[in-house]
Amino acid sequence: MPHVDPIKLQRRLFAELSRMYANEVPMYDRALLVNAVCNRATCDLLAEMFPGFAIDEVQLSRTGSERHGAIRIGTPEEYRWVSRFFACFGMEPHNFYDMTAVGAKSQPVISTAFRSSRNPEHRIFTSLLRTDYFDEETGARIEARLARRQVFPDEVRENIERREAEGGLSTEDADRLIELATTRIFKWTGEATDQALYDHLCEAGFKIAADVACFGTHHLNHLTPNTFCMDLYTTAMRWCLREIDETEFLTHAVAALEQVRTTADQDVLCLLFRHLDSEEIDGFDLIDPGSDFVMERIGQLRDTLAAPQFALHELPHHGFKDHTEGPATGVPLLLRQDAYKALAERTIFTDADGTHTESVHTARFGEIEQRFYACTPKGRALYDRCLGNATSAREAAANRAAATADYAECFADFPRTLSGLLEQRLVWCRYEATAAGRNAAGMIGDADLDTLLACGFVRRVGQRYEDFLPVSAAGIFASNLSQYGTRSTAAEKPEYTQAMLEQILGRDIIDPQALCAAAQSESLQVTYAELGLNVDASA
Ligand code: OOG
Ligand code: NI
Repeated sequence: MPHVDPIKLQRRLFAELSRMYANEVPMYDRALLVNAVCNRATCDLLAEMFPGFAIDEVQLSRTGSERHGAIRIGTPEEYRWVSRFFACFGMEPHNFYDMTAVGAKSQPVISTAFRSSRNPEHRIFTSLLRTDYFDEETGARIEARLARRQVFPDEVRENIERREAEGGLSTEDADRLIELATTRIFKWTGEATDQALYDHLCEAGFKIAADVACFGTHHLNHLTPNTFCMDLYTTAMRWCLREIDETEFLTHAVAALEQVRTTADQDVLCLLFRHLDSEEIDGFDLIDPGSDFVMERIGQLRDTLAAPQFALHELPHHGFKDHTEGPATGVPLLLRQDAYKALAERTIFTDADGTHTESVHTARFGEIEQRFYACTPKGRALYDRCLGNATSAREAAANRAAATADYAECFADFPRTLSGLLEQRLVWCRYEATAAGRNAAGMIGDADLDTLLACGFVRRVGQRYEDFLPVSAAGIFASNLSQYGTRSTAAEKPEYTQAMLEQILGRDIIDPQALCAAAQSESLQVTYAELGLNVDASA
């Protein structure tokens, strides 16, 4: 029997998860709409700037349908099953995040992210609760509670085992796996057990542990779409939630699109629209449509957002997070993230004696992300240094406007363009032979890379960052729990290592830095070969 393509399956899984989450959380569905109209406005501006560039509704929704989600797992055994489950969808563990070691915002979990190694569209940040982070009694209570649940039905386990034995999934098994993922494994049930343990953990400041231990599924705690313009989306959401008034929305929205108008170049288009060919993008002229276009387009966006379906303030909510995580506006590095805060969801506790109590659980929120260039280790070290300064500056600032300005100031060391970043070897790229280069193949003679670039025979395309950021993740955890962070209550806080998580997974965790480095050097070899040059010269 033929096997289904795991990547196609991955797209289906995430489309179904998104449908599931939209049914569970009306605010998510509405936020997707806000994102869609903001993305449309950004694309309209880009289409004015780059005559020839256009993106239709189908492509817009496809490009905008990338997602990352997050789940929190209770036991090592469950964790291994989750890993085996994602392997069915071509998703493997990338990077290790020790969330117990991010300073004051630490949480009792260690994590990896499951994704494809090449051109990933989707990812799941997957955390494992560490019971040895707690005092013995609490750890034992959590373990005893977790030992009673089985999140993966037998049918799913058999299905996964069959795939491992046969090297792929039949259509029937694939359909069933997706069905059970969205109706069982990752579904929010609103049903919890052991209110005494729940209350004990929450009172001790361990809401994450309560979110894991007292529920019967690996419920998705968020599902994050991507935006083409973070600042436009966040200001639109704040207005829809009535945290700011129309005037303030207009000011911020115009500033957000002005930023695009004055900085977007062909490299930015490549980063945002990976379905387009870089040769085609290189062929676009860049013209300035002027501030009037931006003013007018934001006016239209305001009219759109005034419609009843965008009255998000009428839905129950806890507001929007107070700042965007990651680099400041205009610094095209890594990842920027923001979120509306966790909603209170109706939860029924059933206790050992069968009594039911109605309560609420506040853990699931609505994140948004925008991805930029992947940093080299040198770029990352600089980022971490700037981020440390920026965080302190923000905390010391007198008000919100000053906080944003002071935060941005700390990233001043970073160039704003791909070529500037590459010049200092702060980010990774891929090399490509241009059409002109291929035409000249065999006639180029001895030329170094700089010359080939200057002659237009070679082009560089920035590699996109595909992973997560521990400090940003900690900020996301913290704001959504309305708790700053936690401290281990074990007699001595254990040290957690990547090797420990690898042992739990029964396999190695992939190092994204090594993937980026290999992609860059392999692309250079291919490029030299295409130009008919000696491959050794690329070393
Ligand atoms: C995961 C938080 C981390 C991100 O985007 O950094 C995360 C969680 O809340 O379980 O999703
Ligand atoms: Ni997230």
